[in-house]
Amino acid sequence: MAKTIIISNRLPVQLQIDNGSINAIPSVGGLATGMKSVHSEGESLWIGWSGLTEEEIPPELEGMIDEALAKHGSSKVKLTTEEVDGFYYGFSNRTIWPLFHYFLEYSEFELDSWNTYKEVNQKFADAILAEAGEDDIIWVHDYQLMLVPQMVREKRPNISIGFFLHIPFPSYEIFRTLPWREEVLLGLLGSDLIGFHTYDYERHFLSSVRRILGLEVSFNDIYADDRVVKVDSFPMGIDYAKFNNAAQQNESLSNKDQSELQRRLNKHKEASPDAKFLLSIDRLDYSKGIAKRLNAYEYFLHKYPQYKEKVRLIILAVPSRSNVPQYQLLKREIDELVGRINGELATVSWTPIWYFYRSLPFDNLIDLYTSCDIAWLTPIRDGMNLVAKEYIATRTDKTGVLILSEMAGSANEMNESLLINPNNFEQIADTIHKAIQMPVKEQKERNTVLQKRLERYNVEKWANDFMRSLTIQSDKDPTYITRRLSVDLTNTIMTQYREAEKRLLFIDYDGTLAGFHNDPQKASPDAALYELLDKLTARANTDVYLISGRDKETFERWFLKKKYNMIVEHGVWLSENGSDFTILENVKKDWFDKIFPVLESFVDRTPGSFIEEKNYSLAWHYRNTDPDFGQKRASELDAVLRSLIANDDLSVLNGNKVMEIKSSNVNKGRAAMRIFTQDSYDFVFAIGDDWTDEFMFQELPETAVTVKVGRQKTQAKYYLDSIKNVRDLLNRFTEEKV
Ligand code: GDG
Repeated sequence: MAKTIIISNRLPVQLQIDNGSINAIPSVGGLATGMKSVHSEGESLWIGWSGLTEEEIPPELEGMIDEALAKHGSSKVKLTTEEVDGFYYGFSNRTIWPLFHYFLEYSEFELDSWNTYKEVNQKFADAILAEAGEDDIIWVHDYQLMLVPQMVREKRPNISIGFFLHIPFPSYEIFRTLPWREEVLLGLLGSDLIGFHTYDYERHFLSSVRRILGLEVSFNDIYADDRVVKVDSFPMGIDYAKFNNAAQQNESLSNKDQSELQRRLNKHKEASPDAKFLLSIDRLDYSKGIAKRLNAYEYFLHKYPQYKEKVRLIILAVPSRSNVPQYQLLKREIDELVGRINGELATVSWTPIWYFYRSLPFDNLIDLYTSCDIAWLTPIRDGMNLVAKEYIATRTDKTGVLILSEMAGSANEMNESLLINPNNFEQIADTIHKAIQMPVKEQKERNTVLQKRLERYNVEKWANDFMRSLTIQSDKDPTYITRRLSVDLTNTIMTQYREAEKRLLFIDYDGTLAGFHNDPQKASPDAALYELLDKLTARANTDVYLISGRDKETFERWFLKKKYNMIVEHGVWLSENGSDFTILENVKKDWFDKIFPVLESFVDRTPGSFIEEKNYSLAWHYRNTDPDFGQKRASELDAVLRSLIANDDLSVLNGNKVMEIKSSNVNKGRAAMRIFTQDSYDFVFAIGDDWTDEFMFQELPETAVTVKVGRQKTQAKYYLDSIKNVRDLLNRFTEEKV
């Protein structure tokens, strides 16, 4: 039976070793709760690090630990202290975390920790490979494991892999500074589906894929070699019912059953009923903007002194990554700030800030959520921020005000909260004032909408949506397979080829037999290609034509000596069996003078683009430009040219990163048909990768075997994914006994 394998840095259980006995306690974190439905339904396995290094696990307890974890459907990846240092505290938290949160100055680029990151990712991948069956579904989580999808894919090309990033994906301008940017992107592209919290992170990622890897992206599909990778946004929700129920229960407790914290909070409320509690809860992390918040609070108290003794800020900072120097510095900075502000502003009856540096039990968290009038969450950058959602979920009477940073992913879905820019102290001070003054009716109106949304799009829905999308994406291949040249289809074609008496083959060059280069002259044939074409053209009763948009001089240089048949410049020139090129189609070029200056003006304004002047056509190449910009300019040029040539017998061909202007009566289809009608062929084959090859696919007879290279829309009957596949297919033609 197929199972789901979940992989994250940490397992969803905490291990406690007490006097030789093992205790595995389920974690309460967002991810663990979110995956509960996926993890508990059907067969499922969670692979991750236990939190204890190899050095911390006594060998004699190893077996017991594995057993204890197995009871929670978990299996551990063993890591040494050195590996945890390089992989987790090093590359994950000193390179990726700051970079992806736009703290460029904190990002360290250390080769050693990158190497450890790779090794540890391989360990995780190996752990998956050891457990995964062919039909299993793999879901990899977060920035610590970005290389795992490709590492698994290499060994299991057909397995279903999803990846979800819990932190922001930064803009291309930031991401490009990473020395290992290609490897990270390629690692992620091993997935079938890549999920982000927001559309912004998704488009940043797509932009990096296009610009850094030069891959084709269409809407949210990435064409990566022979696979389509889907990218989408899935905003993570919370376990709404859990928080809402806990709040209801909390409110029904009698005084004696309440927690110590709750009783203290109540006492303060009773002493000054008008006073407002502001709540701030985060892991102690520079991305959460805690220091800025403290400064902004001080600013607020100066701007609105009437609130002195009337507000109290409760800060819960949960210890985090205290091995990383930036976190130690931050801790010191916050300790000092709290001390200074309290020292400056406190009165005998009032402490402006209550500061907790610890993790509180879940029930205390609920005490805080339910007792505070305002939640003030102003991260400088945050993938989502679940605390904001949890606060709203616990407001059972629908009162309470949420002040939320625009820079948190959750701001996209929480428009009814008061959104602020965490760097704008003026706006923050005014917003706190507004929050304190907000009428209960307005609070309830805002929270009603928020709660409805959170309840509906809860964490279970999030996980199920992702899984459904992954299943659809993985099942999608069969729709392609019907037309992909599968082994069976290829065998059928080979039979037709073998049994035919006279064969005709049209083969495009760029993007079909050879890859693209920034400089077209550099895409010259390699030795293996010559060998392949030598064999193919030597076949009895087989006419092979290279058919290309290239200029005749280049093909003369590359192929004339070889005596291959060639049709170039889309059908203007023909050379057969080593003869000089002759004109196949009568064409004019008097229009060059009109069009050339237009193209030149586009070259001037589009860095990286250039004009190629052929004998009977002009081509504007934009492969070396910024992809988005090039596309935009191409559409502009298309519009300009179409109005210019309306009365001429010219056409504009939109090829692969090239626009070509040429006489309308010339195209590959027309040229191919001329050859076809000269003899009686009973096997016709045509293969090509771009728009200009579509003329062949359309005009050749219905019985022709037409093949598109790549997965774009086509009139061809079949498709192949890569140049390698094309060469393999042609090699089979050379091997077939005829
Ligand atoms: C990363 C991304 C993204 C906090 N203090 C205590 C406590 N918590 C719980 C909260 C909440 C969770 O921890 C914190 O989640 P956040 O989303 O706010 O932040 P990160 O830890 O940075 O998480 C973030 C998230 O992944 C999910 O994708 O939203 O952007 O950075 O659930 O309730 N829980 C207990 N005691 C505490 O003292 N029991």
